[in-house]
Amino acid sequence: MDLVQINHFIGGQEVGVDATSRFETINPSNGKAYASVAHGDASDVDTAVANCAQTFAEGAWSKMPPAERSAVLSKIGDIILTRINFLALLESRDSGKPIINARRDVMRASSLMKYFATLPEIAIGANFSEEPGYHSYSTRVPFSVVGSIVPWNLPFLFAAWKSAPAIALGSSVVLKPSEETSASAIEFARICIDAGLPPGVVNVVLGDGKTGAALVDHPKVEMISFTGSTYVGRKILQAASSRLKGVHLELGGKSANIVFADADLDKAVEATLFSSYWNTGQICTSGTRLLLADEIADEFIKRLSVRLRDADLVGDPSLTTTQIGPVISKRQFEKVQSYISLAVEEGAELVFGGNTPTIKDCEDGFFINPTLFKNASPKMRVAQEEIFGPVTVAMTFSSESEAVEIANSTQFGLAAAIWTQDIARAHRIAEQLTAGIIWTNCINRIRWNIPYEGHGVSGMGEDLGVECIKTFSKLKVNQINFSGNPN
Ligand code: TXE
Repeated sequence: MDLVQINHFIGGQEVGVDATSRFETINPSNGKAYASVAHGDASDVDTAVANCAQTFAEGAWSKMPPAERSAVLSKIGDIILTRINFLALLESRDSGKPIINARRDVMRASSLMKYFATLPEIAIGANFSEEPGYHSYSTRVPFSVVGSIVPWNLPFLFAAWKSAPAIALGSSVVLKPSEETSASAIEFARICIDAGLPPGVVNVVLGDGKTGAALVDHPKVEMISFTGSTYVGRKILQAASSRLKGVHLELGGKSANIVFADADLDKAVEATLFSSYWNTGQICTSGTRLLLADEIADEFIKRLSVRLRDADLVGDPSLTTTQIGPVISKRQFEKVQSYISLAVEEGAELVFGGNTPTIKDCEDGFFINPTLFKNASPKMRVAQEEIFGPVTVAMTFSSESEAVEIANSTQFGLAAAIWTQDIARAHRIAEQLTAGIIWTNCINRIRWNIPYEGHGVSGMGEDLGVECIKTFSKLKVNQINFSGNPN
């Protein structure tokens, strides 16, 4: 079978059709290569950045009236929806996401663009208290070129999410998708053009970590927005800081999902099922550490196991009945398997899964059954490190203070969830947790107008909401002297 050819997208057109350096991309549901992808080097990055910088300087987008910019962003959201069938199929084949999951991501990308369409018309400057005869005010100015480096777990959604704030404010963006999932970022860039975004506002360069590193190092890239591992986030921060660039990092997590004895157990079980295993557990905010109050631990595990058994979640991602697909790659498959073995070695008790299913027509796919361990202890590596697969480790606590201590015992600080009917307790616990976003009686709830920021090694820089304007722009102050004094 001929491989699909995927090439860079620069200045409104496909670039790199003749590229000799290429890599294959694999369909995770059958382990087969289906596409050949152009591998960008430093010179491709330079072409993309130079084109973005020129577009920014010429001002067709950066100086466009805010209301017109809003209209284009909104239209991007509209076009995304009209292409949902195509985009969901593409995304499902590229990432192994079940088709219903891929459709959900595409719909969310559309609503995200609609939200960010409101940003150009929001000014967050200030007037300052001044001496008579002086007037001082601030505005926010966009970075010229933003490098946006994204991972493989939400490829299309992140292409939109990590570009939208920058373009809303007038920047140009060079987008570098993960080498595991190159396809949908190109489609996002095409949609931008079809919606009226001038060529050179969103360019896409394909490639691996080296391509990403070249983008971070490029002198004309003023800001880097990165979502991925803490390991790479640190490297990016070091490289970018030597050039004093703006940096926004959204990194790993090991979020605590804390269930108190007074919680509505059925709702907490259902939400845990979603949080722990949705997207095959490949979500940074997943509640992968399940903290259960002693009194309800056995009952909770029993109900969750029954739901896992009855739900029959894993299957061929192209079927609309499938809830959980394969993990992204052979490498991730092996990583998750090694954590499952480690959990057993460390003494956690396997309650469900831990093995690989055989899926009809997908025999060579990277499938792992949803896996649940109980009686883990907080210091185990499986309770400390991000597994990024369908594996949840449960442990127990006997008091509020112990719950907080366990929840705060990792180096991460992305998210946490609390299940209780006692609202005072919910506030008391939330006040003590180290996490950028805390949910009470809900979990993995992201709304575009509600900001968040990773704590600990989970990231830096405010994301989403009006707050992200500060992350994606620079402060500029203007002091005017009309006093007649010399200074
Ligand atoms: O991520 P990487 P990987 C975590 C999760 C997962 C682990 C590894 O634990 O198991 O990371 O996944 C680009 N300079 N998350 O290997 O390596 C790379 O090409 C610049 C959490 O996929 O961090 C890709 O585009 N860029 C997470 C992107 O960085 C570099 C989502 C992410 O790759 C680079 C995904 C470099 N030196 C994984 N090296 C989340 N927070 O949601 C790599 N890249």
